[in-house]
Amino acid sequence: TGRPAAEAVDGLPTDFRWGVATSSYQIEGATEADGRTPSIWDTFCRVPGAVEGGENGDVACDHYRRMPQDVALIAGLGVDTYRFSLAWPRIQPHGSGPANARGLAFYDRLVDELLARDITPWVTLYHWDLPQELEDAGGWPLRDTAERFADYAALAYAALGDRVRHWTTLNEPWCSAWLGYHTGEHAPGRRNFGDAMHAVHHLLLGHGLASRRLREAAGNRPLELGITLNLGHHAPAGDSAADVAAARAADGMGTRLYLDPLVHGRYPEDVLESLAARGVTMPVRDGDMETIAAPLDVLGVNYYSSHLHSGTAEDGSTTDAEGLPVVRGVAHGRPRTAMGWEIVPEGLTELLLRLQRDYGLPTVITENGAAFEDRPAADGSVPDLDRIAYLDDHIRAVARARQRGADVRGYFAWSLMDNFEWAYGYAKRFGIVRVDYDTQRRTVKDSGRWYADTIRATRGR
Ligand code: GBH
Repeated sequence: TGRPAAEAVDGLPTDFRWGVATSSYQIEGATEADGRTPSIWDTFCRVPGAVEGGENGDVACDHYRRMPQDVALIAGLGVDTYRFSLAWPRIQPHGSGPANARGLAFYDRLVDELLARDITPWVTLYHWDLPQELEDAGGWPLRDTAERFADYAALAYAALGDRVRHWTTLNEPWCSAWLGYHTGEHAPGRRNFGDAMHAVHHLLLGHGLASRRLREAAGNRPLELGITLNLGHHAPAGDSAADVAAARAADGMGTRLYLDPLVHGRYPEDVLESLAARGVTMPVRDGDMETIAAPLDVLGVNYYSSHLHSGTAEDGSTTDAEGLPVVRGVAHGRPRTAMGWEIVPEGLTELLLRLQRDYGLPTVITENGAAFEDRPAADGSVPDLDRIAYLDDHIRAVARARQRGADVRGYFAWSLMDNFEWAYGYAKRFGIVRVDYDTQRRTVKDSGRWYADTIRATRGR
């Protein structure tokens, strides 16, 4: 094929961590197997209009049944790490109470399969599949959900902690809170700003409580504990004071609202003020902020895009209908992926340098990748040159950040294979491996071959 030759990436060390990532609901299918109960995504997928094409994760990539072959596929890509998530409704079907041994057994086998092939398991405890019973009780806006999450984390660690050293508590709490409870684009599809902000606090609290339980359970065992956030670089569109304020406000809602409490143990004052202006206060109790600021070994960064921010609406006004300052996203004017997201690799360099400066944690890129309209060739290969370019540009952006002093230790491609892309269903393909949903056949795309070659070249230099 005409795929570009892979070269070693300058600026990345030979022991840089390379991986591929997935999540439970997006690939597993088998939603009724072995005692699993419905999650909020099983329910949400049945709401008319919620998911494109009315699709759902009932079958997805059938990974639950094809796991050993999929692990062989991962091994073939030459990565050293596989990031996956545990389905809470498999492990603790009622969201509380004892562990479900049959559900745990799947992850037990997955971990053993990975270790047998020398692949490090990197476990995410929560990638959005909340047991429906917990949502019925109030979901993340309810404080009790944080306590339930900590209990679930302890059960998972008790079963897998003897072999799994890398644990991520939450994937992208911004998405869980904002898309799940404010815009309603994601499960559970609620639309209430105050609830969404309470969800933020209880997600962070759940992270802190779970961290404490994992540290206690680990004792002297090595444990690498972290959280993964979806982050972008927020720059002002122009140099007006309104644009600077808009970028700061976007950064406050998207970045500092999470990282300030996690790292510094306090919510940012300016964000609390803007919440107060909308009639919302965080439900903070004594001791919460100390709990949330539990030590982190690594910060997981999911990066897809960045945009600019303007403080002026299209009609020239600087306040919205509620009298609050305008914060309007503005495009860079770059090419976009099939998601409509602009391709802004230098935003990743800027982001990593900023994270280093303000938060000082080691980072790993736990997700980066793109959906494009893949067109399989007659010979069955998938010449996804646009995805190769996307990955190449972003890996080099990571290397540049490292050369300039950011302590970034790894990069995981999103995603191992095409999968259930949430509200977009199966139409959007992020995989470096193609999945034919009629036959469940996997085909390594040219990007997958290129990624394997790039890893080999960079390691071997
Ligand atoms: C991740 O979320 C998820 O963890 C993963 O499950 C999912 O499959 C993957 O990404 C792909 O969607 O307005 O142009 O600046 C992604 C979270 C938040 C990333 C919104 C893109 C907006 C892009 N997304 N963001 S833009």
